[in-house]
Amino acid sequence: MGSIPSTPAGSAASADLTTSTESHASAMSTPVPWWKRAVFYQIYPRSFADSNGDGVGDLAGIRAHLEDLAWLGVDALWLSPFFPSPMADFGYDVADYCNVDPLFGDLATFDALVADAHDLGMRVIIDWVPNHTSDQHPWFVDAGSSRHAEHRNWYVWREPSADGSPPNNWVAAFDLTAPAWTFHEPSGQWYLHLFESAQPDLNWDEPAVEAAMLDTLRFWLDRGVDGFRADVVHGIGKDPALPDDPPELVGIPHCAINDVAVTHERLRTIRQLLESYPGERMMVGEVFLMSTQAIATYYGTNDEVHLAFNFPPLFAPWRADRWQACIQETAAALDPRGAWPSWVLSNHDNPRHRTRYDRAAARAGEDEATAAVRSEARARAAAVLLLTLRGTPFIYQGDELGLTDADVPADRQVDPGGRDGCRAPLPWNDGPDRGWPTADHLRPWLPLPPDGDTRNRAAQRRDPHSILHLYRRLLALRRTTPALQTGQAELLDAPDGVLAMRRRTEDATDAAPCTIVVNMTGQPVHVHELGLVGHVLVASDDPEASGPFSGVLGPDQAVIVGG
Ligand code: ISL
Repeated sequence: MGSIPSTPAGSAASADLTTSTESHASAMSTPVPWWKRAVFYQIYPRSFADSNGDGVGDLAGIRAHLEDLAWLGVDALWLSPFFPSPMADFGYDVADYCNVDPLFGDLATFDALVADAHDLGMRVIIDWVPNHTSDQHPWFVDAGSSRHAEHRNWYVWREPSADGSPPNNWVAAFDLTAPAWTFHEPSGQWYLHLFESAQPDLNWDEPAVEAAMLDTLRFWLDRGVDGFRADVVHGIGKDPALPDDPPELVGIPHCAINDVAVTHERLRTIRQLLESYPGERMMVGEVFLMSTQAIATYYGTNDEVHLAFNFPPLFAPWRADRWQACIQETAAALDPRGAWPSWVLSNHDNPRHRTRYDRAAARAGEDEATAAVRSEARARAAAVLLLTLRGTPFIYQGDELGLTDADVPADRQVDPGGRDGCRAPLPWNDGPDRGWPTADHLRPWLPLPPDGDTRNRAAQRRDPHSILHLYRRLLALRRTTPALQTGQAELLDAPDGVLAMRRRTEDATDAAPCTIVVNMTGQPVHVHELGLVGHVLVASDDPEASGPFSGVLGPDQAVIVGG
């Protein structure tokens, strides 16, 4: 694998690069930015790998495993927060945007990690948390010191309502009975926090806030990061009147509702800053809104975020009709803007997709034996789906091992949002501690995921039938197949319960169009009517599958057919 090229990657690709309607000629002359062709891998540093036995993952642990990630074949890493933080929200409460928390290492280790990743041909993006800081950030400490403090207006303060209640009816995330406001006794005003009270919202209407936050981007851009995942980025604009949420939305956290025009202006400024740097620096926005149409607006006209996470598919059940709808809605919302989709099935905020699909099967009354077989098959077929959709996929660490959420007993739960299960440490080997050795009085910060005998990296690396090897085969195929990286996608009519899509470039000489068929039912299905005559390139259940496609899909089987 080569190192990161200094010129834009992919300039020779032959696909329709940005929209379904772009002409062949312009596609040929437009270089494809790296982030459209890349597969991202999300690292949650606390749970990736621990280099010093304190039970918490760290940057040196990540650095030690970069070759494993290069072996897997991912193109870019997204690191969740590693900044100094009191950890009220495990790093999403930042106390210093321009440093590394000693728990995770130091700036020198970060620089070495980025350099090593680049040498291995992988880009690195980091989390940027612009909506709120920690209440321990010096800006907020100063802001709370007096109504006249220099940083007072960097946060959102309001007088109590006449009856002493919070200034509006906004609800915070995590505890939907809690207001998004905390009364600050010493200064007699409420401050806004869309998340925990330890995470006061910044006031982006204050020009000094915007300037300071742009400086934090510059700090990391100067250190060579390839971009950012911007946390709750739709929150950086608020209606200055702070109007009540409408009654029909009460009970939904305001962070899932906030959608205000001024944010787009701010994103355009941020985009210009990114573009002032060489090397195609990018931003993927976490726009936590439940409508793909609304999320699409944050791409602007190719002048706001480069990518935005699309959450409706993350919450979609394992059903072909629902996935067809997600794919159609995504194309309808994004294509007219020339916006490039992103796809994500799991992250550090939600039960893993395997766990979600398992839970749905249990609710549907599936017996235990059937459920166990289907669970593995679905996890594999989901990998095929994620890595063949038109757009940039994001793999969450551990999905490549087919992990399910850990069972976290009440006395070990630590997250205010109840999200510990999907954040369990990554099992690295067959040993009793799975690669998380700690001193006697310590243990990993969360319990390990279940089925560690088989769902650990070393065991799966040895086994060519493992889901880890399936991910690797898929990533290798994608990397060498322009149709899968940047080609068009067309949904095909398929039998009930089957998702079928054709991927091809617009280049008439493209020798490698592909058809992907995913059986989302627990029964075998004939798909002869699709008339697929090509060879099997990858089958989700069998590393040796090859030769002409039989026209029959096994239960929850996914197949990529050439042609
Ligand atoms: O976690 C969620 C549901 O369980 C989401 O509502 C989540 O709060 C939302 O996606 C915003 O998430 C991001 O910002 C939060 C942080 O806790 C999350 O980890 C982060 O991904 C506040 O910074």
